[in-house]
Amino acid sequence: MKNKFFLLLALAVVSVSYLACKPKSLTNAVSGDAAAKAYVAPGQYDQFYNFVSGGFSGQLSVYGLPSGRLLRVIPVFSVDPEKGWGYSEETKPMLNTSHGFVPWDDLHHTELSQTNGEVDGRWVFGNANNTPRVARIDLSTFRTAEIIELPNSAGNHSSPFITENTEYVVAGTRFSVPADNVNGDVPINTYKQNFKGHLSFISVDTAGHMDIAFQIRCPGVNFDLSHAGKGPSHGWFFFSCYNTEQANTLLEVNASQKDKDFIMAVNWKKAEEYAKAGKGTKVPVNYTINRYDDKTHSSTSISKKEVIVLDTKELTDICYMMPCPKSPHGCDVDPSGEFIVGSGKLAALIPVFSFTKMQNAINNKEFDGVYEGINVIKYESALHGEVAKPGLGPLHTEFDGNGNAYTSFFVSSEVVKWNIKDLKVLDRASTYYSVGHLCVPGGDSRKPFGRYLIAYNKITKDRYLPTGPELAQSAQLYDISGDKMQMILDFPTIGEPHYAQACPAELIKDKSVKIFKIEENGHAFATKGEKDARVVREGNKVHIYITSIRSHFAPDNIEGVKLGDEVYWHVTNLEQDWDVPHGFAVKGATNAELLIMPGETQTLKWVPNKVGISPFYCTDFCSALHQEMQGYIRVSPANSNIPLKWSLGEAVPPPSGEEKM
Ligand code: RUQ
Ligand code: CUA
Repeated sequence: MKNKFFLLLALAVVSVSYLACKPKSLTNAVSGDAAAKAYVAPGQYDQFYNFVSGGFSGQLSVYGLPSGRLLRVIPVFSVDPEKGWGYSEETKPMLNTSHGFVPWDDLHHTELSQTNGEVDGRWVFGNANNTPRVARIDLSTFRTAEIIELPNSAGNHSSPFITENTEYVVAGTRFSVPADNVNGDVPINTYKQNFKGHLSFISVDTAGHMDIAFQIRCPGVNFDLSHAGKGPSHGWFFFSCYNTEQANTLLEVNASQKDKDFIMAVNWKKAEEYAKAGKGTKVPVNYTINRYDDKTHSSTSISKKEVIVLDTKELTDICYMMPCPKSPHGCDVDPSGEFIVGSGKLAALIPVFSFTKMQNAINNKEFDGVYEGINVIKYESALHGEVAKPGLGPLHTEFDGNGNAYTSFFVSSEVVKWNIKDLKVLDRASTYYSVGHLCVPGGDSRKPFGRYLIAYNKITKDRYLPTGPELAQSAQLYDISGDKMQMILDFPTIGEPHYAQACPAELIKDKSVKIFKIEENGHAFATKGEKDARVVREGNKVHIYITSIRSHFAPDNIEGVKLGDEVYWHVTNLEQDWDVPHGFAVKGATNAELLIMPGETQTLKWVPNKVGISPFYCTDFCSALHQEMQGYIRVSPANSNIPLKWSLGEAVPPPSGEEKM
């Protein structure tokens, strides 16, 4: 145990010293034509969209490549006052969970939808690590369209990876925990007996709607990352597992004891068959599915009460363990679907497994015992080979479609290119510093687009102008079209980037929604023309049906609201022109703004707490007379009898006797 501890310590020291010394020849790392390669002239489009997880920001950001220009931050799991996400009445349900409204999460991985194993540009999925959920973002609107919660899970990390026709999105739990329907009030040191790891298989229909098809109950370990098989291995899924020691404390030591942990291979086709044949158990749980509808411009939460669970203890031919050195993190499948790469954080080599050999080993029962009821395949039987002395601290691998793999090394801060067939190291490139995930456009699909590699670094230290104790997170772009990787750009990112995906702009750009048609607006409180603008009182609720168009609101003078009222501003943007959102804000709102797209209706709840006049205005500079786009609302005491009145363009005559007030 002491030795292990020293190994960890040594790694830590190496990592610190790597960070501490800035390479002397830093300028040499970037050669003369780098700027030209990353340059996209003003007015020109980038070649690729890059969808980058925002880590603890909970959001997903979209960059253009090769320029590294930030195009958009899409709110997903965290509220975003800039866009009213989680603040407008329409978007609040999107953040509902069985725990109630959750305003934040930690988004680690993005995955583009695929057809026949190729990126198809319909959706991008993201995972919430903390309160386990999976989101689907629609790439015609660049908005979060659906969020599903995952019961029996904690730390949804090996997620949201997909099968080659997006049949399933998969989500494996990082933290094993007692299942939701059993008494979880147990001593923490009963991990081995009471803690279980659940893998969720989320079905996705052609409209993109998600639901949990089934879960697989596994022994309590930490599931870290995963990837689906493809081509010949379609029908299988691979998950890296660490903490097969089943420690519940001081994991940095206690979960680093064994020389090998596992990659778990899951025959999901078989599991699917079992689920359909009723071999699972229907288990009571609580989870929500939240959906946003672009016709009603509103979202709804559905609460679900049951999930089908298949148990690996009973169904012994759905899961197999492949021993993998040592505390594996990344688990990546090459474009051919034949090779599975495990990146052991503490391993001094990279094992590459062969799907064909794994199948033969299973058929010939070449097992090396049983782990918690799951057959363990002999290491040598499934092994294609090992990449020798690749670097320190391997984390993730991507592929270029030309037979090469690229693995990130956190400790030695480098990307290493190697050949998948003969496992020879071909090239290495430094990263600044401590690289985590990598992305090649289409790099985990059957058809990578190659050309670029992006390294997502955990630490930037001295790469940018200092900004106090917290520094920008960083991505670095490499041209990989030649034999040697060439660094061409650094660009800061929003939040901490984990996994990212990229695809050619052509797959997405022409489908981009420009406006919502006003005649198709099915929102219950839509106002489709100024003549319908009105204010309606229902008890202490006041509904303001208000429109915006350059450059006024209708109505813009409102009276008759009283203290104790709940005011709902239902703002419909009447514009039918691309890139003309209007914003909406009212003084003193303990809320955010609204940002309303052309043809859309969004609602801000406002509970005034002071008598007097409150101005409201458009927050988005929409025209030369944007500063004129404003209005006033009068709030009277609770017992006042000022009648409801609204107007635009006419001076509301003060009721008699009020002039001198
Ligand atoms: S992680 S740096 Cu995907 Cu959360 Cu590997
Ligand atoms: Cu509308 Cu500014």
